[in-house]
Amino acid sequence: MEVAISRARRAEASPASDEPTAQQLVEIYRLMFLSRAVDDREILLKRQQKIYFQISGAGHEALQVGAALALRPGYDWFFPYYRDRALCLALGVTPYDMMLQAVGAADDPASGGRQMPTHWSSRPLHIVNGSSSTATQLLHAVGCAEAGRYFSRHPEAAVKDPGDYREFHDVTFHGDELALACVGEGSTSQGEFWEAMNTASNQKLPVIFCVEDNGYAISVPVEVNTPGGNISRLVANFPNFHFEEIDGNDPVASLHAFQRAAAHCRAGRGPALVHGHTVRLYSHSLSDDDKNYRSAAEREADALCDPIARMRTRLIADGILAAAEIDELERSLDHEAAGAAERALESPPPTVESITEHVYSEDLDPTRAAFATEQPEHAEEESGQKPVAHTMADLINTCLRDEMRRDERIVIYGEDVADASRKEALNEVKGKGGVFKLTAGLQTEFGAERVFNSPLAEANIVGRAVGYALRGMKPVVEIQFFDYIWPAMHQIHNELALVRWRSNGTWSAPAVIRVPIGGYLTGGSIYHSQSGESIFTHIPGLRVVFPSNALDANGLLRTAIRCDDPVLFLEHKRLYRETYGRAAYPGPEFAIPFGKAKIVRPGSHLTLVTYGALVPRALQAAHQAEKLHGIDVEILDLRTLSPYDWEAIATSVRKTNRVIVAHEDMLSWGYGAEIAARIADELFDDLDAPVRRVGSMDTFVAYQPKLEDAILPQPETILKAIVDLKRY
Ligand SMILES: Cc1ncc(C[n+]2csc(CCOP(=O)(O)OP(=O)(O)O)c2C)c(N)n1
Ligand SMILES: [Mg+2]
Repeated sequence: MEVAISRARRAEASPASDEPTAQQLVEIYRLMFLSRAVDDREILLKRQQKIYFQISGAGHEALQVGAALALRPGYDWFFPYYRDRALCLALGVTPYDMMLQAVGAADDPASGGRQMPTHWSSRPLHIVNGSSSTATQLLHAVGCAEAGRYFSRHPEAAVKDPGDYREFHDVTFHGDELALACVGEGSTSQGEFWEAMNTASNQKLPVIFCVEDNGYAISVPVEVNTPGGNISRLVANFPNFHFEEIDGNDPVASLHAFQRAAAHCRAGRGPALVHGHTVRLYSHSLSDDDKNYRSAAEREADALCDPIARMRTRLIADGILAAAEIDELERSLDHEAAGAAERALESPPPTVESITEHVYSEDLDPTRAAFATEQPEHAEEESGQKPVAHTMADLINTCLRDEMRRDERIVIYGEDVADASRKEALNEVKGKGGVFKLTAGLQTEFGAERVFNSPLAEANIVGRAVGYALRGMKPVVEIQFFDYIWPAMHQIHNELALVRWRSNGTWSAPAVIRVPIGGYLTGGSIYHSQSGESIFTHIPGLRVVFPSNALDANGLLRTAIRCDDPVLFLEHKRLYRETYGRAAYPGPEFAIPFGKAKIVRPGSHLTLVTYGALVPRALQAAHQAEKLHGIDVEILDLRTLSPYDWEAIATSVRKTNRVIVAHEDMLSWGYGAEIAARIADELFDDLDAPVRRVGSMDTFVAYQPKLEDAILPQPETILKAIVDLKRY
């Protein structure tokens, strides 16, 4: 990609009170006008149907150029939104780069033709690839700032390790870098805005929030989104912030505001919020017509505030440039935009074959043999101790502890995961360590910088994890109950799992989300017992793991942590402390590759494909089937649901010619539907009977145990399905 660091960047080094020189003012004008010229050229191309979408930054140029010139590309971190064309140009993205995205070229450096125009991205400039989802990027900026602070306090964590994801994540940090996060005023209504403000404030993070207030969110005016119509008034009481409310049509006011904000952040005093009042001179996008909802008088009033017209008048009035010189400059910038468009239109589109690239890491395959250290060490046995049968809860905790000792890039946070946020209490209390105690003792051993409580906000947990992971860290976060994962769904689906593909492999967020899931709790009720794994296996880019016993949980969690993809690690609450599936401590290097099912019971008459809490229930059913009916059932424990072990399923079905797919989740549209469909499709000739499924009733899990028992599949349910299918 082409990188052109602006000449006006010298302004960034000037003290806040300095007035820009004449030369800097001309450069500011050049950048502002270039942004408008690229917008106008794109609009022409859209009308000629040569590109497919256009959204402009017209009216926002002054605010954005001021911001860019106060900050340091390739040093600070940038989380722009779609209107930030002038910001990105001023940081060093070229008009040609922008046009490549508009035409959807293979060489589009931001996304390789995958994202709409204006979804900026540049690794060398530290412009992090963003989505179209409004306000999600604010939490990424927070996580990014936390990671920067972490590395400056733990520089040894930046060291690469060829044995895991770290090999593919270069770390850079300076100690005083900051993150800029931009957002429209309408999008400050999103919970993620408030969740980001919360953590930035509480942790005094070096994040500048830039609210670009053009008074509208598509057709919705500011007073509908913001009570009282002014976001500055609403946020004024957040502690540790430096606030600026400015005329965003004045680039010099913007430059000075961002210089002051940056000084506050770099000094470690906390975050800043710059609220710039701008105008939206064009409609929201070319798919919108603002004449449908704005009065003519209002539009005309905005037009009079056009920051480019104002700056032009100023340059002439101050005797910096003559009108003819400005005309000449503008002509050359129009020419530059047109030339960039012409070149981009000749650039070929991506190949169809490239579509599946970068869904997952191309560098580190978690199904590979290197993760197959399936021979447990039995370290306790070797040391002469009698091996202890540890629970799944114990061996998950042990894995977290071992990995944290090995890899300083791991941080653990979530609701209640710390031993005690008020550290002084630790002298007299045992510590909480998670509502299921899975993280017990970790804060005590590794300190509150590595193990800490988050606010009670699930999007905050996952959104920050994206930011951490983008910087090369390994957040291993906890969502307290699967039933409460939904506020984080937007971050999981549209950000965590997607950032690698949408940036054509430039950015990735290989975080681990641990989630207690499932029922059979006797009283767990609706909001502590649900399943729903198939909703997540339906997300490309995400790995989904669901162990059924202590040893698998230990080995699979290790792979999840060391691998280079985001992983949803589902832990069945009922299995945490069951007698079934306990195991000796397998040592600190024990790992199990993803996508390898385990035959937990060999058999010849019928295959039962299952996972999670249905594994022990299927074993009971198989035992009864053998004893009472002479049916020999083969049970496959899938262990990972995405990827899953098709070869193991196919081999078993080819042997037994009968198959049941059983899971705890609801039958309809459940995980088994996909597996059953694929078996019917690809193994039809091997089947002596239809593919059967077992699942829960198509309802939620009730509180009353009698109802819960009826709703969830029991060993008897599975036994009945086995007997029925064998008779078929
Ligand atoms: C989460 C989410 N909801 C809805 C949309 C659709 N949408 C795109 S832009 C927009 C308005 C944003 O307004 P504002 O934040 O004021 O930014 P502006 O476009 O005015 O600069 C909406 C509703 C979206 N992209 N993301
Ligand atoms: Mg707006």
